[in-house]
Amino acid sequence: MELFKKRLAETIPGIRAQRTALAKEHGEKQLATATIGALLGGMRGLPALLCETSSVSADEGVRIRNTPILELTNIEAEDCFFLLCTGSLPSKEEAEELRAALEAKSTVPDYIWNVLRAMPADSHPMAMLSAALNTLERESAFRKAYDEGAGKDKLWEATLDDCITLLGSISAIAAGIYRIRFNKGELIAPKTGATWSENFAHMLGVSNDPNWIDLIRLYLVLHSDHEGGNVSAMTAHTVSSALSDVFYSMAAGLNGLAGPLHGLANQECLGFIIDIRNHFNGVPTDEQMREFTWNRLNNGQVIPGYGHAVLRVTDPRFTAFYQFAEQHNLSDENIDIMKKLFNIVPEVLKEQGKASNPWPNVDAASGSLLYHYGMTEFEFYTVMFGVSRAMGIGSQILFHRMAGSPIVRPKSMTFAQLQAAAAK
Ligand code: CMX
Repeated sequence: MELFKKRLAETIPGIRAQRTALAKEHGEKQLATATIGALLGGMRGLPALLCETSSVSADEGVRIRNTPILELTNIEAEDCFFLLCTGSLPSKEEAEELRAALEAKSTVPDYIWNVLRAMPADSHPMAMLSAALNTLERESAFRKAYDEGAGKDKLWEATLDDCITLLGSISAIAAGIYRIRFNKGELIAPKTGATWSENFAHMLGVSNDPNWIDLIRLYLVLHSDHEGGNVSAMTAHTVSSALSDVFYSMAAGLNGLAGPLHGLANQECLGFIIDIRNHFNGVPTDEQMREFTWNRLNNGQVIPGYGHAVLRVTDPRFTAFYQFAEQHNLSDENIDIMKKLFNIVPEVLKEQGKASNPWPNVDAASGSLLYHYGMTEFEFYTVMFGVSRAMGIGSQILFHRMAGSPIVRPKSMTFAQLQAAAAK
């Protein structure tokens, strides 16, 4: 990883200088007021984290290193990781070095398969992914470097090594989980000379359709990062700030992704689409769809795939998947229901008036596309999300090691302290 490390090393003095200068010259400047409402409301909107890899605005969605995600829909997934880490796309040589490094790590140690096979047959695939990453921790170069006394400012190199081990392995582990958990037969060995996403598609063994392989690439790019404040990124950052290595931190972050209000929503979304299909024995009319979604809201349930904590427009990642379906003329009952929901749900949510954002997020479309090509086990979908998000989380952890960020330690307050503060 010489070229990659060289590129990162060139950026470190600038990153550290910016951090030091901001802290020294403007450390006392106020960014926002920490209200009791923000404390009670999941810290929504409270600026409290540094994230350089991507940013999310309410009116545009995610930019990776300041490039709108819709301008990155043709890049390779590993190039996206390089972009997240360095701020620019790799040269041909840098891209090949990274591709080969990931390939070299795609043969997973046998002890991982033993652990996964020993887990109960009905384990959730996300629990399997988390267990596998925690188990893979023994390969950590970071822990070794730390134990051997590497200084804090040198730990980023071992962090990058861990990211490569983890990313190279996570696609093979995820594919293995798919095959073990859903009785798909023997594991499929990685192949040589393929891109990271092609290899992932190959090891999954779902389809050889070139459009499916391209969908996997697109899927990995679109889900790669979503700034630093979402549950999985923030959790991983907190854990890694204690100098826990990438494996511990990633497993912690992905445990957050497994929650239904975060990454598990894509599983729930497809479940919702299939419920609609079964209920109406096909695609409902607009009127039936309106009534169905209203009933769900009146039951106190959310509409999966709609709304967002930050976005206030249609998620551009939804748009990218929608465009993929249009470009490839994909049509089946699930895809038709996904499209119909897009026509009906925003209206219904606006009418109800509770959701701050009535528009679809990424999860509203992704599952129906995976299902279309034959990945029908939707309990697996959050693992797909996790493989991709490992790029963003890994690059964020790396950034903080490069920047020399300190341990995370905000202040908690009791009800009594809040009441006293309120009385002042
Ligand atoms: N359907 C019904 N009600 C919704 C809704 C939806 N899709 N989205 C928000 N609301 C409701 C909330 O439940 C909340 O109701 P209460 O006041 O009764 O608690 C109210 O509208 C206000 O919520 P909000 O400020 O709009 O949204 P939050 O920032 O609190 O939550 C999110 C954001 C994503 C959890 C929420 O929109 C939701 O539950 N959506 C459905 C699940 C989903 O698609 N999650 C995937 C998110 C993408 C990701 O993070 O990966």
